[in-house]
Amino acid sequence: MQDLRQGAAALHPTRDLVIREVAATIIDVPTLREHKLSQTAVRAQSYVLVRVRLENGATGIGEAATLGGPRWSEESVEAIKANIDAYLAPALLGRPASAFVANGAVLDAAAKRNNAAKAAIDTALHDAVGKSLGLPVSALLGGAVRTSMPVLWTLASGDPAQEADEAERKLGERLHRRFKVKLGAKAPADDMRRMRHLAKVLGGRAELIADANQAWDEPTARRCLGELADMGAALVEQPVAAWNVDAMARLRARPGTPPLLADECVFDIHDMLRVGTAGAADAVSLKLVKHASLRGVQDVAAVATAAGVQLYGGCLLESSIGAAAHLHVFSTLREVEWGCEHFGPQILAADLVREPLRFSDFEVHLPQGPGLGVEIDEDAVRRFARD
Ligand code: MUC
Ligand code: MG
Repeated sequence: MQDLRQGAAALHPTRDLVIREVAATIIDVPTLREHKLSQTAVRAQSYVLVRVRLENGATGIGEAATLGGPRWSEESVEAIKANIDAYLAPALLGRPASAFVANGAVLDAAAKRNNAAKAAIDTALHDAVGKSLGLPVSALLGGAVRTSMPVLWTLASGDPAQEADEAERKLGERLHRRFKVKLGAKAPADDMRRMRHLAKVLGGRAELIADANQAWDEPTARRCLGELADMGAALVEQPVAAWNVDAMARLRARPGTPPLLADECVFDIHDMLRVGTAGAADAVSLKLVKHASLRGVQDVAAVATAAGVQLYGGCLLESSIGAAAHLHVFSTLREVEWGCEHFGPQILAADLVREPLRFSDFEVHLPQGPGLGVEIDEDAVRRFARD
């Protein structure tokens, strides 16, 4: 048995798909307003744009998103670029781009975790192979079962009056009718007052969910979850620290707790199995920055589904590049009960692709065409590249 993770020459049907170049560029794009979470606040989104070039001249793009430097997770764009340049890219040169699973194993041998970096490379390889074969990325992942999905907007200025106005605008434009409210940056009493205001203004016309980004200890979460249930919150995301899966299970078992969404506590299939068997969540947020590859999203989704945990299409405020990548893999999942949150292209002052994703009738649409179905805007890259 020849192990396909060794050597490169014997792997590919033709030399056309051999990886000849992997380049990483740091990009900083301003946002239209400040975006505040429990541990960080941003006025710009920083990404690493990954570009690959194959023997046949085909190119592919991928995006590693971060949120507030190494504060949402441990990866920062500086570290992502450094590890791609020094470890991940060299491991792939000369290998066939279409050996996605074997390439993933080679990346795991080259570096532990570094999931956002690996996911960006995996996305770029799928884009380049899709364009070489004239197939959309979704077709390389088993095929799409839908071409659009509901998409929510996140309210995160921290000012309830501004947030109510923003939500009214999004509702009026028929863009979003589910809103995620970022909690945890202020004292719980302030957060509950803010949430109560939004529930009063939007109640009956829009659905509200909340994301505390790990901000509360268990007693505080008990109090807040009860109040959020009274306000009609449809889902509450990561109320306690990622390590405290047992607390999530205890909170979820209490009568009157709203459905809980696992985010920072689920990065890989083992985390998902633990959360599922502990009964710690009703749904899980799927994100490329956590699951390290497009198939990794499918793997975590399969474990979740096996455990009866619903699926939620997560994001880290990606541009249309990263959002398209997520939409391709989400489109191959039979059920994504909670839709997605890929509002990122709309909060950026400018997008990185020629034709940003299409948002209409409260849904976001899967871009058509080979590969990701989006084309890089070189002027935007020049404008926002860090150096
Ligand atoms: C998170 O924790 O969900 C997703 C949307 C948003 O506003 O923040 C991100 C990260
Ligand atoms: Mg979250």
